[in-house]
Amino acid sequence: MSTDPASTRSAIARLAGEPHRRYDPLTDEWVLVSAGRTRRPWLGAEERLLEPPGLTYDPDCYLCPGNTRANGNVNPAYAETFVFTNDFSALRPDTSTAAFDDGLLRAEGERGSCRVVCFAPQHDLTLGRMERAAVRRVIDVWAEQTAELGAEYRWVQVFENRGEAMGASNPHPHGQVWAGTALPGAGEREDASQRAYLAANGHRLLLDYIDHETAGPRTIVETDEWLTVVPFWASWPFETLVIPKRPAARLTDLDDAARDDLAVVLHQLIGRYDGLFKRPFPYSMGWHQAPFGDESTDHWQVHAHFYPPLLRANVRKFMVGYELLAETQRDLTAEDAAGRLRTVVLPGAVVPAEAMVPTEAPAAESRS
Ligand code: H2U
Ligand code: ZN
Repeated sequence: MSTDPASTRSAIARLAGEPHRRYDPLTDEWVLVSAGRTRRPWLGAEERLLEPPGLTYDPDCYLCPGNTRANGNVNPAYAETFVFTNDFSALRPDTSTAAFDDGLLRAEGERGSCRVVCFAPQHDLTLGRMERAAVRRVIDVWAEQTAELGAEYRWVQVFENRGEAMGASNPHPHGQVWAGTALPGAGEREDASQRAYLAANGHRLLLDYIDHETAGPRTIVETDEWLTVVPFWASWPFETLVIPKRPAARLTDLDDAARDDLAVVLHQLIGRYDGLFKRPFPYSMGWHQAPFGDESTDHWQVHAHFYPPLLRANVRKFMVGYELLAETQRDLTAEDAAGRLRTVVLPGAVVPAEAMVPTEAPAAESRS
């Protein structure tokens, strides 16, 4: 195994033009990369371009301040953020915990709680277009919810579905938090991988990964506190991973500097997504953080995954046939995707240049 960045890059360059598989060390799974398939003709479904709603208050929105929700509850006249228990919760605290195990037939009751987080009172805002201080407030709410639900549940999943293409039910800026007693599959895989990596190497997996990626061909936004990359092993075309540079197992471990900086990073990243195809970019994003209830969290590094479904402006990536039955496959290399996100010019370039670490132009390896 090579540890010299130059020889790693030329090895990747040799592979990049040919079908090859990449290993995802977080999930212990492989991804098939078949560069160049995006050139194939497309006569299938096209995504509709959805304009932002363009009104700050919608009397028919169930998340706007003062409005009545589907179950008859009335939202307060909130001025910043507003959290409420999901009226159609998938997990409830009062569920039976009865279990049975009859050989191949096993089941267990699952207690939990689901909440909705309104990011802002304005109906037409997005996380990417909110003021820095308002995004910082959302980050604090995510951390508060993590602490509160983590006192009772093993896994706290903070996430946002954005856009109709990802199943968001409403354009009002909002996300969700689901917490449950069990460790779900993704959490279990990442927990096991990070635990094994720390035991074998004495470092956190994702902090070592940052060393590979700093100022490299897959980096999108890099600040003093955060690194955002299209991970080497990305599944979705423009998937990104957002990692704090200092050790932090959960959102609650992030200090003021990291939280302030995260507001800048999210603004930059979402701005790049929106600029890529010049349309509000749909995605599911969410935070993976250490489960609660274990003795040590030293192996965990909190991080966000952004999973945007689009491959081209109007065409989404379908995770179907081979992906459903065999393994995930992608059509452009992570280096290509990162190069394209990096060249997006942000409107108004709000972030001061000195906050950005210059990254290389799209690497030659992405074209060879
Ligand atoms: P999504 O847009 O990601 O689906 O999130 C919105 C959530 O809001 C969804 O889970 C809940 C839905 O159950 N909801 C309420 O709790 N009350 C309502 O009046 C409508 C929607
Ligand atoms: Zn609204």
